[in-house]
Amino acid sequence: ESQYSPDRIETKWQEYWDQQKTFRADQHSSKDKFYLLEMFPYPSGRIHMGHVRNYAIGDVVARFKRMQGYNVLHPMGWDAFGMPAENAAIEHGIHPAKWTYENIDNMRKQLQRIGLSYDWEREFATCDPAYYRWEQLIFLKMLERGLAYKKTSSVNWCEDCQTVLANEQVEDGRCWRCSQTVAQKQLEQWFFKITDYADELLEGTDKLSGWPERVLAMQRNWIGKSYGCEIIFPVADRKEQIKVFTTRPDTLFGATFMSLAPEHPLVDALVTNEQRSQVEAFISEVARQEKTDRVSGEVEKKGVFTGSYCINPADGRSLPVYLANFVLMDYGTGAVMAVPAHDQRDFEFARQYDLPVIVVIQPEGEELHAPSMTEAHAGSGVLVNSGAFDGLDNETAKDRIATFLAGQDSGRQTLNYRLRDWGVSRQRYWGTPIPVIYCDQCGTVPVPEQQLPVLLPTDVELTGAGGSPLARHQSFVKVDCPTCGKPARRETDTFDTFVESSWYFARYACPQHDEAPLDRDAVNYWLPVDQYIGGIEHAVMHLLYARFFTKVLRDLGLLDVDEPFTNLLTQGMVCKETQRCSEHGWLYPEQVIEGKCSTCGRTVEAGRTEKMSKSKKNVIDPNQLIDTYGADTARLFSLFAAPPEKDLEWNEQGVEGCARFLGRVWRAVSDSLDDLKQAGTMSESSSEAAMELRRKTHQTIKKVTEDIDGRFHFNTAIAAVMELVNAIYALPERRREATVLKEALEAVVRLLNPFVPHICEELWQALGHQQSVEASGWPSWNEEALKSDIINLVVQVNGKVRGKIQVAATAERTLIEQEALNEANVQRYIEGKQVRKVIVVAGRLVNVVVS
Ligand code: ANZ
Ligand code: ZN
Repeated sequence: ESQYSPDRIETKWQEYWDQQKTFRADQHSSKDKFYLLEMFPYPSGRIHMGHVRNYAIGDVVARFKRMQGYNVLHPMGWDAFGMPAENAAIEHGIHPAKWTYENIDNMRKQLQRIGLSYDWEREFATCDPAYYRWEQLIFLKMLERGLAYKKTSSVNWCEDCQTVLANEQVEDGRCWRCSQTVAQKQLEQWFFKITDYADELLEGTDKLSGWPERVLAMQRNWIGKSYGCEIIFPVADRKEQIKVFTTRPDTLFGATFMSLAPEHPLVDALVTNEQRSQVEAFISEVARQEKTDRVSGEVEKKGVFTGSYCINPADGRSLPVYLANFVLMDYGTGAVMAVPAHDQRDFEFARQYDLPVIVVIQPEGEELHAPSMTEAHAGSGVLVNSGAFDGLDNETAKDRIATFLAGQDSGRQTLNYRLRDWGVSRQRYWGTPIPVIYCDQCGTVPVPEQQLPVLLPTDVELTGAGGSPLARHQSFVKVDCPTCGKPARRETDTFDTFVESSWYFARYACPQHDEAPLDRDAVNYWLPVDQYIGGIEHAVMHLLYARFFTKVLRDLGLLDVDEPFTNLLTQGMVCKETQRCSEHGWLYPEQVIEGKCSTCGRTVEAGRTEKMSKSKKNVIDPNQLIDTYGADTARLFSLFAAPPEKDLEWNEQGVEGCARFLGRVWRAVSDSLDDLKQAGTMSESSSEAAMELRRKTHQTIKKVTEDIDGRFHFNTAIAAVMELVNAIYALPERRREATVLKEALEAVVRLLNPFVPHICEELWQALGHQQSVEASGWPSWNEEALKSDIINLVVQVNGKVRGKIQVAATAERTLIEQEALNEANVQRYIEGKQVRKVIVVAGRLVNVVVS
């Protein structure tokens, strides 16, 4: 066939792979295993370009590893519980199960159109009882070990979603899903004891060398381990004591007042009659404030005097006790010794309420005077105004003062974590039922194992009215107590959906196992995931919970690994420019005609380039893209336009360029078939041109291999193959050089296969092979054949030398440009800037012009 028509060949090969079970992963193999996983999608209804990019990146790695001879596990499934299904049910009257499974069918078809190399036999949806029954069992085991427990706590409550949110699900005081302002509410909730694993989770971050440093830093920060000191301040003239947590015992002599959380249990005892009405007014005012606002730093520091005093254990001075809005009850002890000279929040508070400021840490090289200070000095220095401790540097003083306090029983060193236990109860219908029964006589009774699963009833009424629909479902709620047989009530809360995604990667090892949550042999064979790929938005929640669950499953004896994901790649977003009319807001491209709004005729401002989103009207539908260009072009563009970690900017010319390149590859092969048939009929020579092509072939194999393997430099890898294709076109005397020509063409096809597998299968067949190109193995290079001149080029950014690159003397412009832009140091200088121009001075330098 002379014309490249993706339509025909793509479905053909997809069916072939399906029939041949090309991507089936088999645990019983003598090859080394490689487990490649992309974060599984929520079945929202449609695949978007972000999915295409994520899965295309993963597919390159999967196919590459398979060709390299690994036994690859590359599964796909659905994170299928969650609120959108319920909201759709309320809005459109479709049952969440129907909505979810229809979406799954739809999205599976879309994924299959992209030609991703999944082992579909392992597919599952987390809303299937065959999955969540095991989650319920894991919960029962956690309950037995005290790793799951119930307590009343103040929770983040979203009024719109009528549910509790984990701290991680509150963004700037708003619900991460619906953006409603989050309020506080007291509720009995189930918790997972992630804090038991705080240290292991923290220490583990040092060993995760295959993770981006940024993600590790976010996790460390979230765990927030800090060494500090608990100090006891007796209340003046009474028996009560106030315990504070501080990381700065060195500033003890600078404490000039005490700040308590308004929710502190001692408040009632401390408030004097004269102060009572003011205090009560303050407490109810703070109750209306959001927690995240209270600590945000921007919010005005407010407080109220309780009327009581406490005693500084170091020097016996008495300090007024205040309540302050920025002190939270669930951190430390809920009480803070306020040191305005050295803590900014205390400083602002002291200025507001006219409280004394005493400098106790003098920074080197300057002298602070309390009256003239405009902000706290939080840094280091030498102690002053601190009695026997004067003259010590403040780090030493931390230890000395802590020891001194311990000696008189008024303090001790402590360890504190920011990490809180994970609240997993949700007052929602579409989730895993928590398998517990409440009996008046027997209390909280776990559902006996043999009664699992606790099935989610399907006949529920979803009205959007407050509370959980399960609580209104009488035949679900009413149950006999498994212990005493008397009428009892079922728990009606369901799990946070992050519970399902905390162990799905392990279940892929044995998705049909029906005796236990996991088949130990299978899980121990496949885990850990060798390469995990997903969005940076999951840096804390999902990735921390999954690490926690892995350790829990290990301690329950269900698997033998400590960490779930050896290597992590966080891919960037897919962006596109937006367009905005001053009257009609965001516009679709078709609403803009010659730069004017098609409704009002006003000139349209070209908006910023932003993450593709429906609301900004800048999305590209992958289905349409595939209709027009085929899946291979869609994949190639997603992989070629930017390195995986960076944001990718959509551009139609880029897509067309990719389509043209594939057409060129197609013709390079089909135009050569005749010449190749003649191979051997003429005496072959080794002309300079043929030697050159051979060298280029081997150089390209080496480069592509190294670019893909662990580095993910897909764009430069593709650029290198483009050059090789150019070199093939440039070869004179093709018939005479048929051997070299064939080697080059086969290299192109095999090297491109991980990126654009359909066209490669077709061309591989055309080149006379019977088996799939996937089975042909990854090409290797010959060191001898490589030898050619390598040259060094200097890379400048705006005329200043910022790096050096090595390229083949014959390298073409595109490749040189990309190598220059990829250089680590150059990257730092162009980060966040617009690249205007890249000037290549042959054989000498590259200058990147940014603004
Ligand atoms: C005295 C002091 C002096 C403090 C000073 C800081 C600087 P990290 O590092 O984040 O753990 N703190 C303690 N409990 C608090 C609570 N429940 N709500 C708000 N703030 C609280 O922070 C520890 C510091 O945060 C503690 O050290 C305490 O203020 C404050 F120059 O104590 B510090
Ligand atoms: Zn009972």
